[in-house]
Amino acid sequence: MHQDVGQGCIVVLTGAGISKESGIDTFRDEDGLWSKFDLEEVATIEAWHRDKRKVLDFYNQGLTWFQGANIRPNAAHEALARLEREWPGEVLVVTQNIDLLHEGAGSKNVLHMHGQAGKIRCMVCETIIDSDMRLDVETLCPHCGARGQLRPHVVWFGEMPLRMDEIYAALDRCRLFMSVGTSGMVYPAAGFVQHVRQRVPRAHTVELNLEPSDGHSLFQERIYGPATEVVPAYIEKVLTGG
Ligand code: BJW
Repeated sequence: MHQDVGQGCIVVLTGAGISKESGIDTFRDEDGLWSKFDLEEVATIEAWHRDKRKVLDFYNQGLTWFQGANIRPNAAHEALARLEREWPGEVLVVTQNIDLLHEGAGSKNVLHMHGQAGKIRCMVCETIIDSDMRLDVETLCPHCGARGQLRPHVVWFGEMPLRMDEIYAALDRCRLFMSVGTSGMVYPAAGFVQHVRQRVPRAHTVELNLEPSDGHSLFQERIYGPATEVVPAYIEKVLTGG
């Protein structure tokens, strides 16, 4: 690190790359989800209005991707949980992932800006329900009774990501902004580094990824390699002031 972070707030943005070594596919890598599914058909609000059945089929399959017996937090998730336990200041993980591997590793301060597996939401009454049930176009909302309006609690293209006020407030007070395992192709998350560079000049910014992301040149420090290697090593440095 080139700058003294003191005991200040650390914000860690995570993406699909952090969960890759736990066995969950990323979106845009060669073998990623968008090489097998057309995102316009399954991950946009227009797709939902056009063909709910297709969207729900995709997410019903997705339930099994997250629940495989071998899907466990890896050393990168564990290192971030360690950071939260041992850092004297605030640590906030802002994840684009819907998996619960940060929580599984022990992180408590986690914001899921693109939603969360294990929750569904009614498009009519907006009630959010803890549920892993398979949804179909006939399923009734247990709260308002609407038919075929229950959907996974995720954020599709064209929808507003969640908890944005809290996220920008944390970015405005951070001293270290880390971006881990994200391609930097999806906004507004991809714009966080620019936000920090412009609004919080005293903050240090670092990218940890397998390869340079789209916005890599905006980061003051860049470290490339598998998350299970580079994240624990970087956290050790942060905690020991190295
Ligand atoms: C490893 C690794 C290992 C691999 N170790 N690393 C034109 C210009 C600019 C913006 C727009 C535009 N037209 C439309 C927009 C906005 C649009 C957008 O950004 N589109 C772009 C594609 C152009 N965004 C939206 O619509 C968002 N809403 C919005 O903008 O609202 C308005 C608003 C504006 C400003 C403020 C507030 C609001 C909504 C985006 C919703 C994204 N939804 C998804 C699906 C979620 C549900 C689900 O999971 O099923 O979210 S899409 C998908 O992409 C998912 C991810 O969270 C997201 C990001 O992907 P991520 O995590 O970066 O994964 P990958 O696969 O892209 O990258 C993985 C990386 O890991 C790679 O770099 C690998 O190298 C690396 N890696 N193995 C370390 N072992």
